Parts: sequence; C-alpha cells; structure tokens
Amino acid sequence: MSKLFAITREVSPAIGRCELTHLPRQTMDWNVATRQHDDYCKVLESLGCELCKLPASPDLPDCVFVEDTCVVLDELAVIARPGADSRRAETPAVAEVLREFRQLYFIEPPGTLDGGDVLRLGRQLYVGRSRRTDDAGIEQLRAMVEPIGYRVVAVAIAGCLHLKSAVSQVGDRALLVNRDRLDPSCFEGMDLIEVHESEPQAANALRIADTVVYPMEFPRTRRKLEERGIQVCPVMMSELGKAEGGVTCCSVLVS
Ligand code: CIR
Repeated sequence: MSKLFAITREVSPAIGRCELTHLPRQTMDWNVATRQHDDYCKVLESLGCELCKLPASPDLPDCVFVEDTCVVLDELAVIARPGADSRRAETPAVAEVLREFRQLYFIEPPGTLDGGDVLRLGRQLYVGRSRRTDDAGIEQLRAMVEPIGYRVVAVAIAGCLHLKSAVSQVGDRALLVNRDRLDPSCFEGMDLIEVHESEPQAANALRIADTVVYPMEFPRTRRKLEERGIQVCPVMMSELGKAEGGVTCCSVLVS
C-alpha cells in the first residue's frame, strides 16, 4: 500500500484573532490548543500517517486549518483561494509541499473556494456553496476536474461555515450528517447517520482507512457511530473548536 502523508501546520500564536462566523469570540489558550494539536498529530501518526509539519506564521491566525488551502485528488491538487481575506496568504506554504506530490492547479480571482467545502465521494466532488466558496470558485473547480472524470455537485448549506461542518464520510457507504444544515438527498445510495440532536456541531469526522478520528466533545454522536460498528479514535479538540475548527480542518492527507 502507498504511504499516507498528512500535511499539518502548527497553531499560530495569533489564533486568538482567528476568523469567526457562527461562534462568539472566547479567550483561547495557545498552550492548550498546541497540546491538543500535538495529540491530534500523534493520533495521525498512530494511524500510519507520515507527518509533514509546517511552522505556524504569527501573521496568519487560522493557518493551523490547512484543509481550507487545497483540494487533493489522486491525479492533481487544486490550491484554493480562501474566501476570508485574512486567510489568502496561507496557501503558498502548503502549495510548496504539495508540489512534491501532485501537479498544481489554482483557483484564480475573483473566485473563492475553501477546501473545507469539498467532500470527495469516489468520483463525485460535493462542494458547499458557502460564505467562503462562491459560484465562480465552484465553476473553476468543475473546469479542472470534470475533464478527468469527476462530477461536481454544488450543495447549499445553512448555519455552518463549511460543507464538512454539515457532513463527512465515516464509512465506505456511510455519512455523518446534520440535516438542519443541509438537505442530504443529493447523497444517493449512502447510509446517513445523524448527529445527536444535542450536538449540532458533531458532523465533522476524519476518516483514515477504517478508523474515524473524532472529537471527544461529542459523546452522544460518538456512541451512534460505535453502535454502527465504526471504529472511533477520540481526540480532544475543544480549544480549536472555539475557532470553529474541527478534525478534518487540521490536516491534508496525501498518498
Ligand atoms: C475560519 O473561520 O476560517 C477558521 N476560524 C476555522 C476554519 C475551519 N476550517 C474548516 O472547517 N475546514
């Protein structure tokens, strides 16, 4: 089997100035966030990933959330153009690493696209139409990937930052979903597991092989996953959660 690499980036000392859309600003402890992020990185290593760790930038509060900087497919990588101005300068450092693995394509102005809005299921790319990803970004992505056999499906989302805050893959044919945030009827043929009603933020899970890396903060939804026979590897993400980050946001997987 080919080796799996995980690109990660350290927590910026400026994380307290992160972008916030749905949550009120709370005091964030960089030491706690860094400790939790280190533990997350160790979990990725324990699941067989070789880490490519990028240093943080003091000028880029949200740089730990590397997922938003790109979309990696088997054939190529797309360097995103994040919808938040403050995040645009995050992409070059990730592009430099990805260049070693894939031919790069770039979302160009005025289009915007955040990697957190792209969910790949086989040859389908579901793309959230969000505050961060606009129609121009989606059309650019479509023009890049449809010639190589992907289908791009735009999905409306509500009340959350990215598509993957509303739905993520937890099994070959299973999705974890919050129906209040999207209409899942576009995911034909997939089994839907709904987040527990008391845990609306719980739809973001990171699948690595047959394991799902999942926040400890959502025990009721976690139980639902385990009851379905899904192997869950818990991580504490409470501090980066204050920045509206989840488990998929903190890594980019490349094989
Ligand atoms: C932001 O608003 O951009 C960051 N504070 C959080 C980004 C989380 N990324 C993700 O869900 N893919």
